[in-house]
Amino acid sequence: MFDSLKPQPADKILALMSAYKADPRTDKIDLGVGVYKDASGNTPVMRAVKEAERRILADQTTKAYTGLAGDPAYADAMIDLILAGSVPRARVAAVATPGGTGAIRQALELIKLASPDATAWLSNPTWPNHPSIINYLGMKSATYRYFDEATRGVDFAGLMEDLAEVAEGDVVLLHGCCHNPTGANPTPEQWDDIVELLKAKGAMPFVDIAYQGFGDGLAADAAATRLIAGAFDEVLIAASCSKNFGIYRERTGLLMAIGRDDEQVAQAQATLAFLNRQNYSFPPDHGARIVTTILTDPALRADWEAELEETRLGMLSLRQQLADELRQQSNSDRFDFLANHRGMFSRLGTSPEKVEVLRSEHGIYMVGDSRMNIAGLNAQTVPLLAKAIIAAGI
Ligand code: PLP
Ligand code: TYF
Repeated sequence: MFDSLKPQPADKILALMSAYKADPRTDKIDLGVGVYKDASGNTPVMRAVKEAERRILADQTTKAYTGLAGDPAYADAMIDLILAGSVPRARVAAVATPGGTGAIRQALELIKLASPDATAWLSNPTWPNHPSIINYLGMKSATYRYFDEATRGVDFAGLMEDLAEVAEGDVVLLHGCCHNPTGANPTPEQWDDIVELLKAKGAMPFVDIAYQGFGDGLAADAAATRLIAGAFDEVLIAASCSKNFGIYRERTGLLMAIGRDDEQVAQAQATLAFLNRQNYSFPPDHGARIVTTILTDPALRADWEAELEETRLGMLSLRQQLADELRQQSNSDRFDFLANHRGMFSRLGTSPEKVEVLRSEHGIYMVGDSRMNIAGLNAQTVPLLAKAIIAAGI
């Protein structure tokens, strides 16, 4: 049986992680996988997470199964964090999932069950797991233009032109904030236009929100998701707690399905619970319990928000420092886009060959499409990266 297994394509981001580990150079710089790192290169456990875990350890009286949808208190707290009343709670069906990836997978399975012929539209580029899971499930997909190679901003005219081709009942996958891999995001006015177009086309938005609090702040980063939630009869939202709570390995996510009326919401809720059961029965609970503990305790929540804000401002300041340094070293403003991007990533916009030169000659690791994890930098390495970028002729 196993002899017939074929090699599967590797995840380029995870392969880069291994290559970095194996590199013996001591001055190497890791701008690869999307994990937040502080100035010393550590991925810390957040203070509020530590305290929540301490309380759970002290107070938890059972580890019996939760429910197929996970703990309802977790769904309530997350729906409030992300949607903040932009749509009545009664219109939201939700299940806990193993990470944001689990939510994406369940959302796609739900789409496949409900509408097997629907096309899922993906930004070009997008997070590689989006097309990978869609292809694995044998679903139809198409891409819409997203990144302007010249300005390194959103190719808004291209995006609108491509989304004008969306058919009624198609699904359009949108990054709620902090686009991965480019770092380029639509303006609030552009979001209004996207919503208007998709409504006119009768398409269903599917929002992937994995970096709330990493861009312009918790509320600003959820603004597009809230706008969409309030504007359509049906919406899917896949949320991840991996980054903003720093609980990557706890596998903590939530899938929301917003429906038109009670009947639709009840059917969506039952289907989501069914899908959890088919795949893994009960979703993991530890990460969800940490998140619920933090979000429902005012002092813990304030401390989490404060630490998240420090994290966000640290990344913004690294962006500004890098843009300033490159302005000086290149004697031009052609890298100013780095300060305008938001979230953990920026796409530098150079060839795989030049990315390879950065790796082989300077020990700087970024994804082959020239995506850099800004959090992999610190005040000392920013000038080194700028120097290498100029030396490589980028
Ligand atoms: N969506 C995007 C765009 C991401 O970058 C990530 C990355 O981690 C996820 C979803 C889901 O992450 P996880 O499954 O670790 O929660
Ligand atoms: O894009 C990233 O780097 C993060 C982490 O299969 C990640 O989203 C990368 C690849 C993967 C799962 C998570």
